[in-house]
Amino acid sequence: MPVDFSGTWNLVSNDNFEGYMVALGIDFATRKIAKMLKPQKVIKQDGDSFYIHTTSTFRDYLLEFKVGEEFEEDNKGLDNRKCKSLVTWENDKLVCVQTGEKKNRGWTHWLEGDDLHLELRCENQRLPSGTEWFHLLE
Ligand code: VL7
Repeated sequence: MPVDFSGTWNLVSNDNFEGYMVALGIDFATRKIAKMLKPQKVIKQDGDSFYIHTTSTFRDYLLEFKVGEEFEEDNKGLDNRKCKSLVTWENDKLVCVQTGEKKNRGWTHWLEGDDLHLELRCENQRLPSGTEWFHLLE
């Protein structure tokens, strides 16, 4: 039985989100707002098919993909840079590589008990221990 990331998740910590946003070239005013947000993620997983909807009071972002199939990502409302993204399994971790203008760009999701972790990477920046999201029991 593979891992299941499905559920509703609320952000609890975002260490070094600032550093990640600087690496992405997000302007000061936007960073100030974005840092204060407590986004929610709704993840629907059907085997290797994923729907990840990140919502906040400021911007929303929807990502749908199938593990192992490269796709075009537009990062609309984020940094708006297009890239080619590929998500793969590394054991029970979901690893995304976003190939484009920015080096070393990507993210990794994994579960620890009832917590969802997210590491965001761009250039020389990453969120070291992984941003944590609490599972909302339904
Ligand atoms: C995407 C934000 C900073 C612009 C707004 C911040 C709005 C709410 O990559 C992400 O999720 C993956 C893994 O679950 C799936 O898409 C999170 C948030 C990164 C980058 C850019 C700041 C403006 C945050 C959408």
